[in-house]
Order: sequence, then structure tokens, then C-alpha cells
Amino acid sequence: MTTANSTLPLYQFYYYMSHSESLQELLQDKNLDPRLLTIANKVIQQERITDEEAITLFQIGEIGYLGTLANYIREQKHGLKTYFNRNFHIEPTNVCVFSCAFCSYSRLYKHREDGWELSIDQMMHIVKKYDHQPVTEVHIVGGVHPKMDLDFFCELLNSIKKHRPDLHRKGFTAVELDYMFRKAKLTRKEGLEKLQQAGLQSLPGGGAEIFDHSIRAQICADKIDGDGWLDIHRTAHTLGMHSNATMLYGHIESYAHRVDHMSKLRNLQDETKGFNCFIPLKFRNQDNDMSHIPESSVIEDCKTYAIARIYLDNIPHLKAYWPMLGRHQAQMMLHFGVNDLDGTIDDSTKIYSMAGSEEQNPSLSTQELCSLIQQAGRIPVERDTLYNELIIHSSETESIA
Ligand code: V47
Ligand code: SF4
Repeated sequence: MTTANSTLPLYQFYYYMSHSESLQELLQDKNLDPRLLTIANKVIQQERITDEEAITLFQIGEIGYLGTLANYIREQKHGLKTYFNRNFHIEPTNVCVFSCAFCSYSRLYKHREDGWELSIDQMMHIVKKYDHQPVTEVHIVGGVHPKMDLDFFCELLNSIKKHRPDLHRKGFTAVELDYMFRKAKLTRKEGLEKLQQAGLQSLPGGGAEIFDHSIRAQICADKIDGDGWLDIHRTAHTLGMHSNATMLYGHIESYAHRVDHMSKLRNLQDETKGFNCFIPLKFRNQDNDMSHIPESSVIEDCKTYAIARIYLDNIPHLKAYWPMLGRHQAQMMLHFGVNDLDGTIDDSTKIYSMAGSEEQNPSLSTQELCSLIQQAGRIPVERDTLYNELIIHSSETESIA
């Protein structure tokens, strides 16, 4: 990896220094709670924090302290680099056999005339719209439609691969996969192998929600359980596919549930090293069966991202998904441990606009993404799905990695 201006501009150098220094200052603070001092020392020593310590961070860590620790870790891992990619989504259908209480997007199968169902030709039409455009990833995700089965999606993947082999095909939540494999009467390994042969290259992180049984029973009772979600990702990792992990937070779960969720991910990552990135997803409350629950505050969001960065020491990247958080809040998260903003999207997803996100037609040009990142004092780096660096967009020059 080379960059035309590998020397940091002076302001970025001072910026980088100031975060280490603010951590040193924090350690000198005589009023700092001894539990927080112990955790800060662990971070400096690169020691893993315990589940109890993570709960303590949620309970008594204020955002200045948490941001300092999360930034320190983020800069140890990635310096000032902040990643994004050029991608678009295909949402084959919003018809779904499940009825998750938080979902604003799906239409039950019995009311399928209110939803959409795309044919292979219609989806290939979307893919062909990007011919001659430098997109690197298609993200395929949607509802669970009983007629869209494993063979249907193998045909779709094969068609995309044939038409545009260089486009990385990331697709299907563990929820969609579990349903497809059970219907096809295949084991998870057999089903994933079949999709992999057809062209699937990695899995997105959706469907994880909160792993705890009692919470799942209240918000998404009928779909795959937490162990099943983890098993599908474990199986994908053993087949050489990478994946992401999400956590839907800010609804009825407690801090202990969030830590339990991240603990299961941290344990699986120790085993497989297959997760590329973790994406906390803030619950949005418009037009769903949980609309009576207020959305989390910005402070709570900052804390959750920062604690994820501190706790998940073995997952390399932390993503703020801007279509859900809104571009300005996602930009702020670049100071709470985040080093990835996902992609250009090109107004190709409806999941969050329908749930009340301020991003009603999510689309950002590369230039707009770079500006958001640079305004936060970071260096924009265009990546592919697997975090290979493609272009470093420094403020003075642009270099091909
Ligand atoms: O599993 C649904 C979430 C997920 C709401 O891997 C909601 O790169 C908040 O996982 N409020 C699907 N969240 C999307 C997803 C995703 C998105 C972007 C990138 C990646 C990746 C993965 O959306 C669902 C669910 O957790 N969701 N409804 C809502 N009202
Ligand atoms: Fe279906 Fe996914 Fe919505 Fe649940 S979150 S109802 S599985 S589309």
C-alpha cells in the first residue's frame, strides 16, 4: 500500500497526538472513578475488558471518557483512515413470512399485494443500471418470501456473476438463509456451499437484533434464534466467507443484554476470525409495532458505539451506517470509535427511510462522503467489501493504493 503523500499534514499529526495525550490526561484525573481508571489502563495495555466492566461503562462512563478511549483504540488500529465503498442494494421483496415488531418495511405474505416482489429480470435491470459505473459491491437483502427460494437466489447470483464478475456479491441475512435452507431441506453447510458456488461471496450482518431469548420472544419471536444466527455465520466463516455483525439497540433491551450480545460475537470471532465489521443499529420507531418506544438519545448512541469499540477488541472495523443514523450523526460517530461509513448506496434501500430515518432517499456521492470524513479530521479511504484499500483521498492528492 502506498500513498503519494504518506507524510501526514501537520494538522492531522497534531490531531492524532492530541488523542493519545487526552488519554494520558484522563489517567491523571484524580476524580476519575477507580473502576474507570482500571479500564483505561487495560485499554492502554491492550488488555481485554470483561463483561462486568462493559456494563460498568454503560452505567457510569460519560461520553468524554468513552470517546477518548474509543478514539485511542480506533487510532491504534487504523490511524486516521476512514473507509467507505461504492455500493448499491437490491431488495428483492418486502413481503415477509415473519412479523418482527420493530420492522416498518415488511408486508405480511397474506397482504402481499401491498408490497413488492422483483423478478430476476427486474433485479438484473438494477444491476445493469450500474454498467460503466465504478461500484464494487451489490448488497442483496430483503423480506422472507416463500416463493423466493434457494434456486431462485442461485439463479440471481449466477446471472450477476456472469454479467459483472468483478462486482462483489454480499447477500442475505441469517434469517433469509435459515428459511431458504430449511425449505430446500439442506443443512446450513450444504445450503451455503450451494450459494457460494452460485456466486455468493460474503454475508451482511442483519437479523442478529439482540441474541437474548427473552428479548427475541418479544421483538422477533418467530424467526431464527441467536444460536442459529451465530451458527450460520460460523459455518460461512469455515467455508471461507467473511461476514458482518449487527446489534439492534435502544428498544426494550438492558445494558446487560447488549453486552451479552457482543460477548457472543467476541467469542465466535476468537474461534473463526471471520467478522469484518460490527454495526450497531439504532432502533427507529416510525410506523412499526414498537412506535410507542422512544428512540435512544444521541448521547446513548455515542456511548453504545464507543463501548462497542472498546469491548470488541477482535473485530477490526466499526461501521456507522449513515442511511440509518443520518449522515451528520454518522459523521459524529467518527469520534466515538467508528472507522467505516458503509457506502454511496445510491438510494437503493428502503429499510430505514420507512422506519423514520431523516435520510429519505439515501445517496451520497464519493465527494460528499469524502467531505464528511475530512470535516471530521479523518482521511477517506475507498475500500472494497473485504477492506482492501482502493483509493486514498487525502485533502491534497488522491492516490491509487
Ligand atoms: O436485521 C429493521 C434492522 C437490519 C429497523 O452488513 C431496523 O454491511 C432500526 O443488517 N430500526 C437489516 N433497525 C439491515 C442490515 C445492514 C444494513 C447495512 C449494512 C449491513 C452490512 C447490514 O435492519 C435488520 C434489523 O436489525 N432494522 N427495522 C428499525 N425500525
Ligand atoms: Fe421480515 Fe426482516 Fe422485517 Fe423481520 S426484520 S419482518 S425478518 S423483513
